[in-house]
Amino acid sequence: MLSTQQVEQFHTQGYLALPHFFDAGEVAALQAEIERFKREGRLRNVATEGDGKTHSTTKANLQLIPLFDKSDLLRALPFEARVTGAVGQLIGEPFVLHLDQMFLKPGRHGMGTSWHQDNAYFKIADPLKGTAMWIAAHDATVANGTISVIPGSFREQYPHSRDPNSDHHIRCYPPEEQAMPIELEAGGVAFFCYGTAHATGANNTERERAGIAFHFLRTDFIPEEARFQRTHLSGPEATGGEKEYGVKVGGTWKREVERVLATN
Ligand SMILES: O=C(O)CCC(=O)C(=O)O
Repeated sequence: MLSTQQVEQFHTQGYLALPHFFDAGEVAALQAEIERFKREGRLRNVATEGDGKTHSTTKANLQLIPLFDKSDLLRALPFEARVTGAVGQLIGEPFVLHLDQMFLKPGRHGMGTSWHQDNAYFKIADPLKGTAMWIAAHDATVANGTISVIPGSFREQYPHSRDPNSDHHIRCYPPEEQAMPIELEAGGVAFFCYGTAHATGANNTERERAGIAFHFLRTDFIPEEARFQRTHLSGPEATGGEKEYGVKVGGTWKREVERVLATN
């Protein structure tokens, strides 16, 4: 349960950090899945040489999207009661899983994701009715490029243009002097609403750092064309994943954590 102050901070500042949201065993399972993705060569470098097209050979922003079809562990995560409870308090019920993805920044040549507001992509009517939950899969510090947000920026709509440092992203140029870096030990999470300008930085350390991001959207704010493509996590249309995945996924998070830990 989030406190009234925590919910209020999200509504007034557009973000909320929750350290130690996932425990050490859960973090170990997430890291094991990341290692598997690396072994299987699933990550794609989206960093470009400043022209938005030519893939960089010296810098890496490794993205994997979506996740639910590649990992039963990550498919189970958004159904976990701790997650649905927090999201419901922050954006209201009912809601769906909108997106899931991961960004990995290798040590020394990991590149950040430029400033943007998720609502520049999604264009929902009220930017507080959707939220990201960004999980620090490794300790996330200023030195290794942790996520930064601009408090209160959901009240502004910054113009966005193609990001010259990515092969598909867009970016904006908000007042960076107002940026608030969110440092989190592995397992901590940052919630930020669809209007909150955010960015990650370069990884200037020796060790890699990954962030896993889930996006949640209130059902009544789903754009019409996406209505049948999303996984309902709460409310009358929610079936614990049976309707969307053909199997019961809700309630399997702990079992999945144990399964991944036992096989690693
Ligand atoms: O982890 C990153 O580099 C970027 C994450 C992000 O932009 C998001 O979750 O919306």
